[in-house]
Amino acid sequence: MFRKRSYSLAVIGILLGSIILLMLFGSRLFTDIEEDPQVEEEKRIVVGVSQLGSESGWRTANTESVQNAFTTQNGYFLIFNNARQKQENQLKAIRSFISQRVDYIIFSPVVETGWETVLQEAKEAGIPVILMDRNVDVEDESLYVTCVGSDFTAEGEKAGHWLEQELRRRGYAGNDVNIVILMGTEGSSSQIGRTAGFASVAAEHKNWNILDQEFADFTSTRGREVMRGFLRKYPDIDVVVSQNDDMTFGAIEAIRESGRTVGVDGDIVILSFDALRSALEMVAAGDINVDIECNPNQGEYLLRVIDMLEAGGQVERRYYVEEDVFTIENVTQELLRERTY
Ligand code: GYE
Repeated sequence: MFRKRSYSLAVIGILLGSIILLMLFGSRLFTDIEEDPQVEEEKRIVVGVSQLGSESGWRTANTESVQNAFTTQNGYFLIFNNARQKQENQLKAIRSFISQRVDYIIFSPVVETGWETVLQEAKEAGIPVILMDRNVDVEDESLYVTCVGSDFTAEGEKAGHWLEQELRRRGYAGNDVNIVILMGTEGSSSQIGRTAGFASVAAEHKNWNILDQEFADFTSTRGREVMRGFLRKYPDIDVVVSQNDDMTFGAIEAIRESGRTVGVDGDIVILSFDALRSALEMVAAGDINVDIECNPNQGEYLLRVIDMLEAGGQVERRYYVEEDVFTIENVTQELLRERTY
């Protein structure tokens, strides 16, 4: 009985003690941790990003780069929207950013045309627009501040120049070479630029026969389908130019199904674009002959652009990311280890 009473007294004592301690230090403890969320939020720069979709490994890496850049720690509030490859979804997203009065709009246009009206609306609302990855085809250049992305025509030319050298090296620079091209999303900057860049080099070689070129939407499923069609139509394909790695993966499956081989020691030479880690592994294994790099890490560049704009500085019309060309000669184990995408 006596024991029970002293036990409950002790419990009450501990409880009272805790309440007093909480009253004394509790409020300070909590405000220290949370600071004042209102003020903090007001200082943040609000960025609306309209990503065009998630069609490829490149796109996933590009999205990650943006999400890692515009973090709360870096002073941003990111509103991210994935348009699932539909221009109408991008138009909706941009309009919703305008009505939310974001500080900046960043977007990766799925195709080049059809943006005038919405960009005019952003301009009238006083919201600067930054293009990421791909470009827009508009007459009034003041509709966007700058564009961070790749030089797609240069990428296409690099592919052409690599093929020139390779044919020379193999000693059949004069023989007929049959080429098919898997193109990306119709009307997108990457498709337009890569096609034009490669065509400009091909035009200098009478023996390069471009048998066919078809849109395969930058996806591996479409790459496989379109390549199957090419293989049925043309029995003597020497070279496949595939405008991204995902289409290349599908195309290689189709070629192997047909009993033919690819790459350095194979029947069909493979040129690809993007240089994802999984594709570079295939370059190292000799299955893909060359991969023209397209750098998806654009988040850091975008941060720098916004820093300059916030400081009231001038920005250039275009910023190109750095890009390389990979063959079996320069894909090292170290490069593969360091590749994050
Ligand atoms: O090459 C492809 C993606 O526009 C650079 O889009 C981008 C291209 C990239 O789907 O994989």
